[in-house]
Formats: sequence, C-alpha cells, structure tokens
Amino acid sequence: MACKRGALIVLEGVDKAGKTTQCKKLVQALQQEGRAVEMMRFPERTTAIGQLISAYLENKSDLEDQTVHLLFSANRWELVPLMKKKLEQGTTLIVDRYAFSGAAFTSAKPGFSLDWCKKPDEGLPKPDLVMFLQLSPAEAALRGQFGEERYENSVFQKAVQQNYEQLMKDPSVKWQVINASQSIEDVHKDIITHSLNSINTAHNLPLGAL
Ligand code: DGP
Repeated sequence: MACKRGALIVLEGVDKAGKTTQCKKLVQALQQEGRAVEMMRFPERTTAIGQLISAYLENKSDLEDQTVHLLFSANRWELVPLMKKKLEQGTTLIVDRYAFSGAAFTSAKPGFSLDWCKKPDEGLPKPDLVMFLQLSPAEAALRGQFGEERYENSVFQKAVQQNYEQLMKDPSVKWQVINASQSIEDVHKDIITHSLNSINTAHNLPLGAL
C-alpha cells in the first residue's frame, strides 16, 4: 500500500503571538505519539537567500521593498522540493510562518496591494490547515518589548493584523483562529486538536496549490 502523505500545517500571527513556542510544543507532542513530524520555519535564514533576508531584517542591509518581497517568496520556493518529498514520505510538516506572512507584512507597507503581494507565492503547496494565533496589539505589548529587527513596532504590526484579517476571508484556504491570549497549555490543547483532525483528513486528499 502506498504511504499516506503527511499534512502541511502552518502557524501564522503577528509578532509575539507565540507561534514558535507553539510549533515546538506541537512537534514534540506529535512525535511523542510516534508520528512522523518535522518543524520548518520561514524565513529559513540558513540558505544563501535566507542570509540576504536575515541581514535585511537585522538592518545590516537595505533592499528595495519589491526585492525583499521576492526574496522572501524565493526562500519559500527553494524549499518546495524538500517539503514535497517529506510530505510524500508521510512526514507531517509544522511550519512557522508561510506565504500569508509574505502578503500580510509587505502589504502593510505603503503602496503594496494584497493581490500584488500574493502573486509570487501562487503555486506553492497549499497548507491543509493554517492556524492564526489571534492576539490584540494591546496584549502583544504586555508580552514585553519588541526586538531590534525591522517590522517590530506596534503601528506596523496593527497593519499586519488587518491584512491577515483580509487574507482569512479567502475560503480556498482552511483557516482556524486560535485564541492566543490563553495560557500556553490551553493554546497548545486547541492547536493539537485541530492538528490531529487535519492530519487524519490530509491522508486522503491530494496536496493542493496556492
Ligand atoms: P521571524 O523569524 O518569524 O521572527 O520572522 C522575521 C520577520 O520577518 C518577522 O517580523 C516577520 C517578517 N516576515 C516573515 N515572512 C515574511 C515575508 O514573506 N515577507 C515580509 N515582508 N516579511 C516577512
């Protein structure tokens, strides 16, 4: 019998929503159940393209907004062969940010439409589930100072949040809003429930494209 494919599960949200913590906990919990699961994150800063992005985010270089937008997308595209291989082998991928960050962040800059921002990511593997960790800007501020990187300020993050709200209206993507103001354990419980449903249904469905 052919091996059942893994699920592609993405966590999205504004900075400080707890995505990375929750991705790690989810991977650990699923692995403890004996499931084949791996974590990925975007941007993936270790590749040559990822290093250009990282220098830009750390304010060590300046790039045109269009250039960096396309680099973020290229960084996702360069990992597609690996993602497809893992999914086909039956490994579920838990991904910290994906194409939706690309559209939500760049279109928070003046002069960038959501439609233009979505274009370069058209055709990427479509997630079986995108969990949006919802946290108000006020609650995010209570979680401490932003770091030093680009985009880490509350005015920009408010615009990002509004863009995510637009993106979530797309019925062709399976979005699930998670209340990220709960305790870490309660957020984890919600996330694992939705992930298990998604893993079980993804097995029987072909991998789609954005
Ligand atoms: P992280 O490593 O998850 O903290 O992400 C780094 C920053 O880059 C964060 O502020 C979100 C932003 N970001 C992630 N993906 C994209 C993208 O595709 N385009 C743009 N413009 N920004 C992104």
